[in-house]
Amino acid sequence: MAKKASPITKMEEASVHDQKLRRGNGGELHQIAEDGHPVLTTAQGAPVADDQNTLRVGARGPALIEDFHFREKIFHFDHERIPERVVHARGYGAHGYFETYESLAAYTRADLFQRAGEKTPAFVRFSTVAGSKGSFDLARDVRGFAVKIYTNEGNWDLVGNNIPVFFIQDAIKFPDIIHAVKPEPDRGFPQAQSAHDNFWDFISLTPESMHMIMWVMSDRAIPRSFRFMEGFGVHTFRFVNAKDESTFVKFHWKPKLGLQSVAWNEAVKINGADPDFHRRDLWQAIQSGNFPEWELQVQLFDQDFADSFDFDVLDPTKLIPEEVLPPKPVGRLVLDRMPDNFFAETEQVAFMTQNVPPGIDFSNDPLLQGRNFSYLDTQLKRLGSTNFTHLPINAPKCPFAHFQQDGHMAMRNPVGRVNYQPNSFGEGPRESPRAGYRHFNAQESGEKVRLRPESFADHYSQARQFYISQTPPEQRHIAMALTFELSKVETPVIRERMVSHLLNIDETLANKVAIALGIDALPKPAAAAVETRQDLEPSPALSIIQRGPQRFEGRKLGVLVTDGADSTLFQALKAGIEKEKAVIEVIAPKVGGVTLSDGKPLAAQQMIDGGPSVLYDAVVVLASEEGAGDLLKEAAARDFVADAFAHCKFIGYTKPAFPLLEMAGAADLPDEGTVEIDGADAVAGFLKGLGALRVWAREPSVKLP
Ligand code: HDD
Repeated sequence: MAKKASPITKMEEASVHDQKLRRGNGGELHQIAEDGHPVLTTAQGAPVADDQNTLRVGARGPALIEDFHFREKIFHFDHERIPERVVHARGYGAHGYFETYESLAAYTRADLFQRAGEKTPAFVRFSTVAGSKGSFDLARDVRGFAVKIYTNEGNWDLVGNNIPVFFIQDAIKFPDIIHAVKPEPDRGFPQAQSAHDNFWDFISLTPESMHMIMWVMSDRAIPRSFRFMEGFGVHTFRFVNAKDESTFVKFHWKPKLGLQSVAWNEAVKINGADPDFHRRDLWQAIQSGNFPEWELQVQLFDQDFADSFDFDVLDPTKLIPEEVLPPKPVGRLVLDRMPDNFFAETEQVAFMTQNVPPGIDFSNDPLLQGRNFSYLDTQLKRLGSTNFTHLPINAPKCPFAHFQQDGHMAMRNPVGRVNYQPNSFGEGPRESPRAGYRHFNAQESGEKVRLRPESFADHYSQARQFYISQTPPEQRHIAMALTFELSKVETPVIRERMVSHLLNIDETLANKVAIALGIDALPKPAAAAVETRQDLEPSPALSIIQRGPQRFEGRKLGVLVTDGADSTLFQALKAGIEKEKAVIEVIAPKVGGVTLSDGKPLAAQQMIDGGPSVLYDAVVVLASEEGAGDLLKEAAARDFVADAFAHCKFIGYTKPAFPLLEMAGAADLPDEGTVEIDGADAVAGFLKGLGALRVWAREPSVKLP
């Protein structure tokens, strides 16, 4: 690691002059090795002469314990890992900023919401929940959407998910659900999967999870990109204004590029082709200057409005439909910079629900209250010291002053005599009733009990509402996901119990799943404290397809080319895709690329084995007469088309490529998504259609219901 810049002495300046020392990028001074590189040193700064051989007695003799360089190097290496997060271990983060649209002073005194146009630095970490740090990105799972905003009055952590409700109503059940979803303890598998007995056993015995289960079995759990998913604060929070008046608030992040997910069969294949698919996507977007953006929208309401519902706004398994209470846009989040170092920032960032600035407060949601305990505790375990706030990624960016001191790895140490208050020396910080955090003065009373409120008892109505809000393909995917997951469950009674819950949600869905699972006699519907409401209106905002972008911006077209392919068609495709602010990637039969019809070389980003169509949002096969013949002999080329077709993607092709489509089973059922490209007009027509992203109408012909 480079030495930190320190004031440079006259003697050092002289050494620089004599070329014994050189300045690094950060202004730090290095000795210069014989080949002009900085001299390698130990962590103590001692220069190293030989980093290839341990110190030993004779060339073939035993190693010597006095080899301090070897011991320090191995000691440090042995301690490189810190415990991974107990949940959300696999994640990827980026820096950016939050920009406020207008003053929200009427609702909150939170400093970041006071001035229109003000930008506040932010760090976001996206994650899966169940898998360990090295697991694949396209697990069927909830995605974490944790945002840290470094406000002028302290860090605000909005530690949310891409799903607006949660599995459980009380934090005391969190270890149980997580134990159930993680690898089973006797066998140590399955990794990053909910398709196993323990998970479904717990779920089938926990009716409050049914609403969330509908979301997790929907395409929300297999997003195409972090950039194409929503985020939610989940709980009801409070805004508190300068007059100490409170307004309830629910937070929503809406992606500027619209929502998009993948097909399950596609997810499975992406995991093999590119286990880092989501992190690579975010990396490439930000590195190429296409900064992803989300709008922050808030649902604001008072107690009377809350009382108008049958459900309780403190229940984290419920949402307020956007059609009933339209969210108000209040700002935007832009991610524009990758961390310099993954470990220092993404791994060591410590999100905590209890990090709130003045003006933002908690509700009595029992899940939120429990989280406020858990997150501080987990950081000590993970980061190993109470001084984790000294790490740059966790430190506030506003002035701060307190008397906390010492402990492991203390980096900011108090100077001076006084480390307490009150004191007689007039030194040090003091509390401020005016500026300080004031908890909302809620009136609370009651007996000390362990009791779930009756207002939390309806477990099915919103699960049904979610289901009936989906388009037919989305409903199909839910049935297919439930069938797949339960097909991996070995204990029949668990499957049947799940079907008994589905009967309370939607009979057609329950029947479909039961038939697919081979359950002949339907079980009785699960006993329910509250009957499912049939009168809740569908909420189109809950459907991904209805929230689709209707444009190809930010997406990726994969073009499989052969030698001799028409260069004008390629140029037309390229220009059109770039105009759309999308990305074009070339896939060739061989590493390196092809020569187009104009005799010019075209570089390829992927060779066919490394660039399957699952990595793209739409594909084109741009083949010449002679090149097309070779593609027919290449199984990966056939899969390229067959998968794109099965995943309902748009496929453009030149005439010579038609036999490949036939071989891939994509020619018998031509539809508006299978387009012959024979000239500039055809290219334009093909590109115009891409905004629909998928041809879902094709699905029934490629997948059994
Ligand atoms: Fe949690 C991490 C989101 C319930 C306990 N949680 C964690 C992360 C996210 C969430 C996004 C990863 C943060 C990061 O990227 O570092 N968790 C949620 C949401 C919940 C939720 C949206 C429900 C609405 N969590 C929840 C409960 C508990 C926890 C009920 C415990 C009682 N969560 C944790 C944790 C983690 C965590 C153990 C693991 C690593 C960490 O905190 O920093 O404390």
